[in-house]
Amino acid sequence: MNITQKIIKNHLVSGEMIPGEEISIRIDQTLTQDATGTMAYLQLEAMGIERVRTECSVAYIDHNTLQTGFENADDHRYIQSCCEKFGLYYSRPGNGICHQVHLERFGKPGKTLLGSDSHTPTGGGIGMLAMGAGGLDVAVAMGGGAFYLVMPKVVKVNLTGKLRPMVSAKDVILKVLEILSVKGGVGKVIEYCGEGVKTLTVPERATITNMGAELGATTSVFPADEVTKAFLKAQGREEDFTELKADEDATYDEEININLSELVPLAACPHSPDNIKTIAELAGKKVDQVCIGSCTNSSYTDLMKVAAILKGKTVCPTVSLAIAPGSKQVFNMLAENGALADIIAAGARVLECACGPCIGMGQSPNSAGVSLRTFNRNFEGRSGTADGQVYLVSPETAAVSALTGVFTDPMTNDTPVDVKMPEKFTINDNMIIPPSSGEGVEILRGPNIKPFPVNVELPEKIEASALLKVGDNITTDHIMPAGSKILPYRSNIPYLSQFCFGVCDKEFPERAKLMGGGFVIGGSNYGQGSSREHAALVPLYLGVKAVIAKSFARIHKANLINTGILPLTFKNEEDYDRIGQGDILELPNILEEIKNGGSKITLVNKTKNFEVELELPLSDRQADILAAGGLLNYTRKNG
Ligand code: MIC
Ligand code: SF4
Repeated sequence: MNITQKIIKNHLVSGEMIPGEEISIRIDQTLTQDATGTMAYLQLEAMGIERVRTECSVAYIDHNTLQTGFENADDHRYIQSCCEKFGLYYSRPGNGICHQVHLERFGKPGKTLLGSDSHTPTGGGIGMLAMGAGGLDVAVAMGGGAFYLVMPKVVKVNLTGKLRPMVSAKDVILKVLEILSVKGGVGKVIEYCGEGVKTLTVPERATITNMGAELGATTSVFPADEVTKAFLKAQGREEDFTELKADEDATYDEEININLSELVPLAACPHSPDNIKTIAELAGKKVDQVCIGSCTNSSYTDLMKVAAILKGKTVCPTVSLAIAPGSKQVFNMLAENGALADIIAAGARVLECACGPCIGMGQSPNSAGVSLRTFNRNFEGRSGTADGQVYLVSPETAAVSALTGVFTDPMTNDTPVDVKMPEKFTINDNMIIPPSSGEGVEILRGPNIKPFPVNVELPEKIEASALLKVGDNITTDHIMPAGSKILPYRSNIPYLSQFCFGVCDKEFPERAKLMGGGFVIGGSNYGQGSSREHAALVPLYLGVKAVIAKSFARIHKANLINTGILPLTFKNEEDYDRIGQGDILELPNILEEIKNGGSKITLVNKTKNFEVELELPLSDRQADILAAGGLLNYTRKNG
């Protein structure tokens, strides 16, 4: 067996381990962050769960940390009180980004981790089966319920050789993105193996598994070996180590070979993480802003490399350089060893350890500004500047270019930097509040928390108009944008609804309300990107009944099913061209067709007078969820 199959087998609750079949697995650990967490805890409350039943559940505050009004602080307080009541660890604001802290302080090889954030696969860097999901799925897992997923195919990425100085783990995952594209990982786990693995540190492995999210993959995983053991030992957690490796005769569904020695520094160009060019090709192009941090590249070693590059130099006068360390541990160690002084002296704008600019919480670039970021997503508008041009690069490329003011290949830097992993990290968990008994705890709710919409049972037929037609690779940032102005309202669906599809069509919310809801027509890989279930809950609030697309991204499809919105696909992709925005469409037998497993669904275009065939292959359980009007109704009905 390969590593993926081993972990799944150890956790299997139901189903057969045949790729494409629905299975369910036991979840050992969960994590939430504040932007999805409020909804997850509201749903936990709605399900009547009294205490979490996992081995370890942690709530992090890292996204909504720019407090320009009472909303975010109220939400933090709400989540903290839920942690006390339900028995979770609470990682206070200022303690760092969920994925970085979880890797440092909680993750364990061989365990399963479900997080209400799409970059949860970061945990794959130490051999966890770590997956992103919507808040409702995470709430179910916190209550001890199994997590349902499609048994993935497993892709072997065989690494040989060794990265050359100034070539980075980021360049490895950008290479994989170039090979597989943003939809190449759908339905698959990316498993890394080969001689090259042992040359990569845990933070480097975590950079690679983190950004595997951009492949659309279920998750990515590395073996747990001596390198993992040394990392856990340096974190004072040697006892959490278990060795994990694929059997000699393990089989895989696909195979990719990458020679690390041949890689060069790369960039993902606007506006997609798979739009790859070499830095050498971009060399000389002017840069306006550089941002270093995010759950992809904010580890101790990443920032030590950055500090070494900046040491004794000054940031180019026309560049703004912002740096956000990934965790308090990282921040503290940089302060202790003087690297922070080098960063400050060079003129960097040091931010708190949080997601920050990655999710548009400040530091939006200037108009049409070119921003080099060590992050994982460069979707249009995500930076907060509609015409911002975001390039995703390694910390080495970012730091070197911040000094020159133009794209600069770090391999041309006079002195390559080499940073060793510390033998001991500074351990101080004083910003993590452990679970308490929960007795007599009052949940503290601010006025920003509004009830969330719950669907009704699926009717026998649906007739409505095509409210919006969009193209391929629509992200959840298109459907439900984030950023500092909107994120504070993550627990207020009515308010959020004004911004739904704002990037594509500002009139959408008004039109949806006026028409009393309807359909959204999408291209392929609809809903890629984040795990935010707001991209399903807000359309539900606006009356969206079904999304009809060429194909869907995994987490968003699950979120649509959970809210009772039908994620339908065209049997024949060309039919996409035959439906226009505004057409009146009918699903004449939808309830019966869903109950029959969704393999054949009829759609009538009443405006243009033709019929097309759609499909939504469902397990019995999924069919029941959709018929009940979503997972919450289904759970209430079935216990
Ligand atoms: C993101 O990177 O888009 C986020 C913000 O972390 C999201 C979660 C969210 O929308 O709150 C994610 O990746 O799941
Ligand atoms: Fe935070 Fe950005 Fe990572 Fe999402 S991708 S968890 S916003 S740092």
